Amino acid sequence: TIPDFDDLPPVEGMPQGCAWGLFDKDGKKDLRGTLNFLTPDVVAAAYKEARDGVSVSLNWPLNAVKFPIPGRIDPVHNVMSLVEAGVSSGQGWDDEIHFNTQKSSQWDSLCHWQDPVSKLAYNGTQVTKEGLSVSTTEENQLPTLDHWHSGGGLVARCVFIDYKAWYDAQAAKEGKMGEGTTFHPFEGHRITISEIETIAAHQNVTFKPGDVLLIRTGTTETLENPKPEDLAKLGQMQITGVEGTKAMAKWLWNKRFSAVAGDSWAFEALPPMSEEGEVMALEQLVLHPWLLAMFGMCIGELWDLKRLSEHCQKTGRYSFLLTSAPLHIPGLIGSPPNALAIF
Ligand code: UVW
Repeated sequence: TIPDFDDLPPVEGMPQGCAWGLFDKDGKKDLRGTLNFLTPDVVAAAYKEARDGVSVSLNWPLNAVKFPIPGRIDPVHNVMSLVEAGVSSGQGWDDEIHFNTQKSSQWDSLCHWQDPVSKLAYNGTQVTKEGLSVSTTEENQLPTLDHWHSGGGLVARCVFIDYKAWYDAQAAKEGKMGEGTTFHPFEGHRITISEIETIAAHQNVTFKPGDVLLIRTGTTETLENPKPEDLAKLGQMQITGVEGTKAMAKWLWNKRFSAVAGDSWAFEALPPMSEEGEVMALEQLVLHPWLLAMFGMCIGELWDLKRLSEHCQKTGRYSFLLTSAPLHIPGLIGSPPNALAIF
């Protein structure tokens, strides 16, 4: 059985709640973190969610963000005629892509963000460029996304928390927002545990160990065709996400989520805040180190959830089978999720 946050065995030099060593087996360091919650029994139970014969893609186009993000290049997609390339005298095409894995829908691997004190990643690993520059997954000792493939990718039950739809419905009922206005994801809402639990109850869905938690704020749909005022708001860095607190980290661990994801910029609200409520620098993220480094729980960001929301509102079903297979590149830090919601 998996201990709760407060009962996790102490790890020398690390705060309570560090899950390093928990999934190590046969003297080998674990590289897959909370994907270990997805035992064959848990996955077999998740298959039962797929019964309506409908699937919804959760992947935003690679080039969906049309404005610059510092340090994150726009994707380059080169289409090549095989005839021009001198490969074929007949008809045929290839393409090449070059992109930053953090600019559209993505998984953050357990190497994306380290614990700020020890500077170590999940399971006490030291991330170095040399360590990541491997040519095979077998020689890769770092907890990156390519290790998902030996376990068959991610296949799990997923619970969808449609924060935007819930907020809009509440606001309309209470007359909180002007007519025609809806929830704006760049006005700094910090989603609380109590709100997540309230929305789950409102949507008539419960959490089970091994679930993926998926939260919609309306971010990707706002960024698809942003108005100047949306971009101005984005520039103010008041970005909705779940509250970045130790209490939230503890709740996410105690629910035994195998991963968390959403349509928001960083999953956690930005800017980060201290426990005392003081605004902190962007690099002082709170949930990134707790989830990625301490727990081994991957974070999905900028997933495209509008069609999913429409389907769930139409059917009243907020749980489904989720499949996701990252790119299979040795030492991969981030990846498009290639995620499908299957009903
Ligand atoms: C931020 O940009 C803050 O998060 P990430 O690096 O996970 O995209």
